[in-house]
Amino acid sequence: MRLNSVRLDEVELPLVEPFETSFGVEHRRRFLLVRAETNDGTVGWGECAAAVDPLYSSESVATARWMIVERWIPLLFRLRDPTPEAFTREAARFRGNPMAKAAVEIALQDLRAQAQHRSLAKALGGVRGRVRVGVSVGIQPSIPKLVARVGRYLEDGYGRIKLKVRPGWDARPIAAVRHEYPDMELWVDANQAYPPKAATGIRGWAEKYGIAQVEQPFAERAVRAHAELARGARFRVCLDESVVDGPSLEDALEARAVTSLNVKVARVGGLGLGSSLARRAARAKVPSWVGGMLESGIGRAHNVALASTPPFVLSSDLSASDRYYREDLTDPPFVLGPGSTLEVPRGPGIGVEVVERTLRKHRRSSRTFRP
Ligand code: OSB
Ligand code: MG
Repeated sequence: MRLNSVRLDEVELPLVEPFETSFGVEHRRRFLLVRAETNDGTVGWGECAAAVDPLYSSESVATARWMIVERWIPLLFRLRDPTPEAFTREAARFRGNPMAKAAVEIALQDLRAQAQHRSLAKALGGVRGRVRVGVSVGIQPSIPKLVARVGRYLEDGYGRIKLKVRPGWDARPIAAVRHEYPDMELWVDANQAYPPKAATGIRGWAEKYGIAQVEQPFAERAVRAHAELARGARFRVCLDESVVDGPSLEDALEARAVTSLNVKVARVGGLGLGSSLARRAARAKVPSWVGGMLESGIGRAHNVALASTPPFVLSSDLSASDRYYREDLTDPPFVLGPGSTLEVPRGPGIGVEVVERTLRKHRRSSRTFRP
């Protein structure tokens, strides 16, 4: 496989409604797309999850663009055989920048699966035709609005709800949602918003309102605080931001700070690395699920393929296209199916078509690179 060109597009897609977390509110997503084409005309797509500001993690659109243009594209053109593994191995010399790495690695995964005439899901070892999903619900302007928002998602067919929480937006909104929907599967995600001394309070509302999983309440580096919260807890303690590579997962497992693992392709640097982290967690009896970053259909297709592989046993944060965007970049769009599932595309590679016309409509810049 030899690459003939790599195109880097910057796109801005309006969200159907603002998404607010403990670190900020997003009205639209501005992100990069990688389009890699081989000599024989096969096209592989990758999406970069980095946002304009480094709020979720230290990467941004600007830092990712710099890494991709100045380092990854020259590296791709130097590689004799640009497999995802070869790229990951060579790119590992440069520290950090997992979202920039992932954008390229997943495009190579898409290309290779197509070269093998298989779906990306099959190429990754996928075993499921549909994956179980839930919906991540942002902080709302008021408690009645939150309860109504959750109600509409349940009517849409979502079987699991994850509420974004932060100090001041936790016990009361959770109580209201739980009161209205006594039996639903309810998770929360704080994106590091609490100090370790908040553990007693968190344990209180989580157990009182039957929260099945509390995600990343404390800072990325706060392994001990997560371990203390997990000890004897009746809910799972899920790590997202804390697990960025093999060693950080080992430390969290050793400390018993993680009883559920959110695997984000973007956060860990690609599908290959995400897959191996989930397998490692499974060996330690820790269940995994696929986390999302409000991706377009392109990133979503990669995430759905990953979620179809055996270690991913909990419901993933992968909702239907219309939960994020009025007009998605892929055809067909992802739609919610029976039992709160998304269908795993069966066509070659990511298995969905990128609609260039829609892409161009939302594109802010585009650069093509050749060897
Ligand atoms: O922490 O899981 C998170 C979105 C942006 C940044 C961080 C997170 C999220 C989500 C969205 O929860 C999940 C999705 O894509 O549906
Ligand atoms: Mg999270």
